[in-house]
Amino acid sequence: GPSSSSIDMDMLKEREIDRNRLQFGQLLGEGAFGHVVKATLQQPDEDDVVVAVKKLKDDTETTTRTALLRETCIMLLCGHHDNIIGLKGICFRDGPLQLVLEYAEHGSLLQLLWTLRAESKHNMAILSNKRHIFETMMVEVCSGLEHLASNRLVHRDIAARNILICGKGTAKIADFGLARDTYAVGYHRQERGNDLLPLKWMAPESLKNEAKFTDKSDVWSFGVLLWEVAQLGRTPYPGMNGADRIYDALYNHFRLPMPRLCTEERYRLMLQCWKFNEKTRLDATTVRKRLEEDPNGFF
Ligand code: ACK
Repeated sequence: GPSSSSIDMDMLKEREIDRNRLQFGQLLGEGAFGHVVKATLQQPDEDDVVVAVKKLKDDTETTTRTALLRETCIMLLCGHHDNIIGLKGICFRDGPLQLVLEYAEHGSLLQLLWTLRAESKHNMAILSNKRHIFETMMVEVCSGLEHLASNRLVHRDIAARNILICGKGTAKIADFGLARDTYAVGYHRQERGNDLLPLKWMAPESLKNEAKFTDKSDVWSFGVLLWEVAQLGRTPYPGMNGADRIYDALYNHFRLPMPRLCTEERYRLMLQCWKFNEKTRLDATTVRKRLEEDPNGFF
């Protein structure tokens, strides 16, 4: 499968973008290992297009660079899907590695949830008007997960912060691949510390063995994402820290409590994403169908 493939320089060269075609604008945000800048990409035979460019902070570490190149190949092999942020190309010659990504006008789902929480504080009616938008977004994320699973790819960091919303309101899975390998590279783990692993979104088998991520561990994280939506972007398990502590709680049948702003049926769906044994956990296709059958589960 694609995840076992190595760096295909020919494929990368086919998708190479000359960095002189980029005109940089505002900083969109900073992550632990790089930053994202808004830019305009000049195209030879088409109109200029707005893009988001991800630059590595420290490009000198060859293991990081290699990991990124390999993941770029995986992203390219994964192919286009409407619910996954597209990779337009990559700048790798004559300077730092830069990924040229599809631009998401409305930013992250997490930001959107925070805004909604503030707006609904004094007017709960806002929520019922937005219900269908969020139901649709969750179905879209599930479609993206199905596409990844059918390509035998694992995201490893499904969470509201990594879902981006495009101009038309479509939800797209972002940071695919990047997260995956930065966590796998020891250098980053040391620098970032364990706290920066997405522990509260991780399935028990991933908490126990950091190498164990599957399509089913992505479904676990998707369950936590459903919870984030129903909780308007609150952080899961407040006050609970450390992989061992969270693992022990899950092992002892503790789960995130039922949010006030969702139906019991929607909470049951979350619980089926959080089956301890991954074999009995739902797959993305089943989760998507359940969401489609129950379009009033939130708020
Ligand atoms: O929540 P945000 O506004 O959305 O802040 C983060 C920040 O960069 C660090 O990741 C934003 N970001 C990442 N990728 C993109 C993209 N393709 N289009 C628009 N914003 C992006 C993200």
